Amino acid sequence: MARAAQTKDIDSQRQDYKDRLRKLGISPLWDQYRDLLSIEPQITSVPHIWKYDELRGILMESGDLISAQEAQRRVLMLENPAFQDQCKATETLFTGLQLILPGEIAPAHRHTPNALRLILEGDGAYTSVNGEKTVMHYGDYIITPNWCWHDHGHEGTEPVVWQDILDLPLLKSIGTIFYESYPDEQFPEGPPPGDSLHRYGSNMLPVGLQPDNLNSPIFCYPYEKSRETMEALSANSELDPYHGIKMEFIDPTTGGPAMSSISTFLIRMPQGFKTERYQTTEGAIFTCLEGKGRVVIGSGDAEQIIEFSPRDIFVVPCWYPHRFEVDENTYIFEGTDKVVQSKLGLWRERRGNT
Ligand code: 1HN
Repeated sequence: MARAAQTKDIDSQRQDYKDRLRKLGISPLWDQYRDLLSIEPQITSVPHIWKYDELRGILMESGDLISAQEAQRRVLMLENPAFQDQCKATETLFTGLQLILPGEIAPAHRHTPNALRLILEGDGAYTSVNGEKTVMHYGDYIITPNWCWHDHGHEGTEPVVWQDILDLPLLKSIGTIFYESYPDEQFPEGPPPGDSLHRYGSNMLPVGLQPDNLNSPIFCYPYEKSRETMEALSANSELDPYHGIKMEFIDPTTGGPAMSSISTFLIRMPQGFKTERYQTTEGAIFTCLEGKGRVVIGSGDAEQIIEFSPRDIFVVPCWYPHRFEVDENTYIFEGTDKVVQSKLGLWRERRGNT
């Protein structure tokens, strides 16, 4: 009896104490301690897939409702179900699908978030980065680095769709977003198309080059070239049991990741290949470019099987165990926040169950 009274007493004293703390804008760590320091990452985002076939029709509808000029960027945001209305696919990355129609211009602007485009449908559109045009083809990976002027246009005949990935949520969380519109619709024409790839992407660098940016000076990594490389390597490579053949896009001036805040990779898995269970702290957005298969995510009762085919986009959040199985020779593009985690000494992986 006495003990019960004492317990009640301490409970009400604690409650009273917390109420008084709250009025001062303070709270006790001991209530949050276990949640703050989980033994392993407890992540909010969830695994998810956006099937291109389900999105395409509704994306095309947007073309009748708003012009690229009016929208600035006609983008449907692919939001993680755990982050409704938060413009986030993972904790740190934004992704969306952008549509541009023949004759349209998405006006020039620049911003501090880094952006990349992965071309998913159509030909003949272009992105101009600081005045250098890159004509888009399926699977091309195009960079618009932090604070570079960029506009998009379309001189072809069919709708063009690409996937945008930006580090927007990361920058929002640290408060470093700046934006500026260019006074004209298009940035003045600069170097000819392909200039940056010739200048920096041909196993030679201009003597005396002083990089002025933490991102690769190459604006476009053409799929044709990356695919050809991986196809050649596949005839003569051991497969990594966790990745198949996985290559990282790099900045030739540093040998490091092509972008300062988004790691980018191309993965090739041969028909019938099954990867071993893998975990990594990077939050990943995968886009199937060719082939088909499935990714098995989670374990035990929480295991989910996500079937993917070309142009499907799916998220594997931080520290979710996952493994791939592919039915055909399969190419997958991947964008993650590994580079940010690595710079902070935080990136980890777990291969298998050890
Ligand atoms: C942006 O500027 C582009 O330049 C695409 O094409 C997507 C998503 C959020 C904020 C800015 C682009 C974007 C974006």
